[in-house]
Formats: sequence, structure tokens, C-alpha cells
Amino acid sequence: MGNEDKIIYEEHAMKSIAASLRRMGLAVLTVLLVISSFAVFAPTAAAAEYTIKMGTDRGMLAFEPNKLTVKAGDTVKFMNNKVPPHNVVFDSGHSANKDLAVKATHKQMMMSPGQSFEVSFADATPGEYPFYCEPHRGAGMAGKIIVE
Ligand SMILES: [Cu+2]
Repeated sequence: MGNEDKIIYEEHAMKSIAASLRRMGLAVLTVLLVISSFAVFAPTAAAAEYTIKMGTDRGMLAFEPNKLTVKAGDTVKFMNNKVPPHNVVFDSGHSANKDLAVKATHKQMMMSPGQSFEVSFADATPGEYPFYCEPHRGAGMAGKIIVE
């Protein structure tokens, strides 16, 4: 190999090394971008499940808690507790999303303690979702779920 040939050969080698480094750099950058986008957009905590008791532990005609703040994606379980029967009617006229309010309403009376049903707030419009218990509305058995 002549001196000139050697130089050309080395240049080629350098170029291909530089090219593969660039490719590797791109790959690393892509991986970093993917990881960082996950870190930014992935929820830091899994969807939560909350429980609202129907009738307080002390036997009051109230929901416990009667005010609950959740995030879209969370689930709220209404559990029959004391002094039944109870039901849950969402006030669709005053809810952030009427369809969800109608869907979440559980008109059927729950007679025995421990009975429950769940309301999913997946893809829920943020805002307030007021609800009440039909037989005990007059006694003030009402509550509100706020979706952030
Ligand atoms: Cu009730």
C-alpha cells in the first residue's frame, strides 16, 4: 500500500467510524427522547379507586365523604353502609358531563350493607358531579365528586 493509498484508506475508515458514531448518537438520542417523553407523559401513579360510604359509620343519613376530588381515570365505589335503603342519582343538569351523570346514576335501591357499585371516571370531563340519595335527599344526603 502506497502512502497516498494509506491516507485514503484511513480517511475512509475515519469517515465510516464518524458515520457509525453519528448513527449511534442518533439512536441514543432517540432512546433518551422516548424515555424522557414517558417520564413526562406517563401518569406518575396508577388510577386510584375511592370509596364513598352510603350512610356514615355513626348511622347518619349522609355520604362519607360527601365531597371527593378525583382525577380523570379514577374509579369511585359507592358502598352501602348504614341506614339503608340508599341510591345514587347524579344531577345531570348540574354535572360537567351530562352523559356521564346519567350513566353513573344508580336508581336501584340498595337494601343490604356491603352492596356496592362502581363509577368510572375514565375520560371524564373535568368539573363537578353532584349527586344525592333519593329517599334521603330531604335529610341532606347529597354529595359531590370533583374531577380535576
Ligand atoms: Cu340514603
